[in-house]
Amino acid sequence: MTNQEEFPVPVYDTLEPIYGEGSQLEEARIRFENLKSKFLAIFGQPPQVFARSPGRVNLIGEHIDYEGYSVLPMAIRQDTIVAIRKNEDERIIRVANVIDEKYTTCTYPADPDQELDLRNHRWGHYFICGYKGYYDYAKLKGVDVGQPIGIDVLVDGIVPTGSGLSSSSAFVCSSLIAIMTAFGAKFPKKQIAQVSCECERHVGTQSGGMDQAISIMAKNGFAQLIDFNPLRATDVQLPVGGSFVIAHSLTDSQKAVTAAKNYNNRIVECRLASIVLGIKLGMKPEEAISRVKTLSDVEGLCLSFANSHKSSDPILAVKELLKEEPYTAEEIENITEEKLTSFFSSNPAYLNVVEVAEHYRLHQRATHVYSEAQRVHAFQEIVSSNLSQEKMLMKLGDLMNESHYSCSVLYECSCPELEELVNICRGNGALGARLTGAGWGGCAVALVKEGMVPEFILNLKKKFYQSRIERGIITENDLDLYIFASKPSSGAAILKF
Ligand code: NG1
Ligand code: MG
Repeated sequence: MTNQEEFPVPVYDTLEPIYGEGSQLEEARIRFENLKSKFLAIFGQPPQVFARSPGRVNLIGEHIDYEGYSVLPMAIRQDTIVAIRKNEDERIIRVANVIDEKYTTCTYPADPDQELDLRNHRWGHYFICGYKGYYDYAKLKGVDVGQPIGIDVLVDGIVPTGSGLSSSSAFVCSSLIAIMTAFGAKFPKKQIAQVSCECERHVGTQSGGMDQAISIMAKNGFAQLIDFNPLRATDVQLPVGGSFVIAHSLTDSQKAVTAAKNYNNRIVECRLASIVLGIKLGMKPEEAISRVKTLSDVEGLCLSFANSHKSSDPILAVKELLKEEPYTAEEIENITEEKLTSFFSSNPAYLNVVEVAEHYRLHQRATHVYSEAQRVHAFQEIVSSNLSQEKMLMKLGDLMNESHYSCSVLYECSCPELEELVNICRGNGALGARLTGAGWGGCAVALVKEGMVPEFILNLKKKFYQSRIERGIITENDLDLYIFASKPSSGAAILKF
């Protein structure tokens, strides 16, 4: 195992190191040629540089990155390529897309301090996240950036959007790297992953850091165990004989739009659960409010509680100290001795959550987080054990099923279409299947024996997708975009040619 977070993003002058050979390389050639000629046609000059960053599928460890726990994703081959050129003549940022009917060109002022209009969510916002991230970081490092200048940008993204495969981070990461490169800056991967995580928050979701970390630090042939604080990526060799199949539920998970009810709501619930646990375990309310940010911050206290009850499981503390019924805001405020609106006052995204939340399910959310964190470690232990291939795959499948149950029942981030899809996967030979990414729509990932993959995909087409084709939700021709087997692919790269 090696860790490579201190290295810079690799620079290539050919496509082979990233796209390998055969049809994948051919497809990439066509995309880059198209990007070059379209860029010239739109902006009158060729791009200076390209940056690409992939989407990812999370194998296990859902909704725990923002609580400080390790996760285990792998990069997929689908990526976003950003072609870029500095434009010294105008102080405007133009973000165009190769699919120009769907993604019309967005323009923004060349002003790193601009605030994004979140009520009017536009696809180009993600580029501005990277743009703001570059300036924030340069400022932090004392780099002289001079007067802001214009930038011309053309984007080609093939990570399915709203699917839990992190098209958003693929776009933010490739934007940040493209901008950095155009401005002659070079940061280590670890820093780029950190900056891109922080800057994606400009779009309104309080993202945890997994997606950007894997998109930047992935390595061909390996999944990665991503640890936070400090950020670290460790290669994980997946067992031979198994294949991960990704299948779309055909329900979009519009995370940026539904944040207050879904994604950010869960972050707030976890924060409240950790504060209440901290207080119940002996911290003073104001100390808990100011010091406890995540469930991992109070794990030590939970563990000593468990130990004193002859257990080594932090979940025991949750069981004993948090009630199963949902908490009202008043009930929590009685424990914390402070208004929720007051201790979230500096974070508008959290205030939006408090405004719409009816109650808070602290017991369930904390149980999910602590148990999911344990499953990530169990997963890693199993892949590095000497179990037989058969046993190993079965155990990994079981963990994936348990993870899905926890996401669905305790974290409530599934949806009827994902439930149907996961059940069909299991009924058709998957050793395990679970939702992946934030949930509330998007994709499922299934572990399937290598030899069974074609038959498995065929069965899913019959049992899940056929009726949707008949209802006109998708077309037969597009099926390969919605269900495919995936191998661990390589991370972000800069291309100069
Ligand atoms: P998706 O919705 O798949 O991009 C989000 C977060 C992750 C992580 C997962 C849930 C962002 C950019 N990504 O992923 O950090 O928290 O949900 O495990 O917000
Ligand atoms: Mg996303």
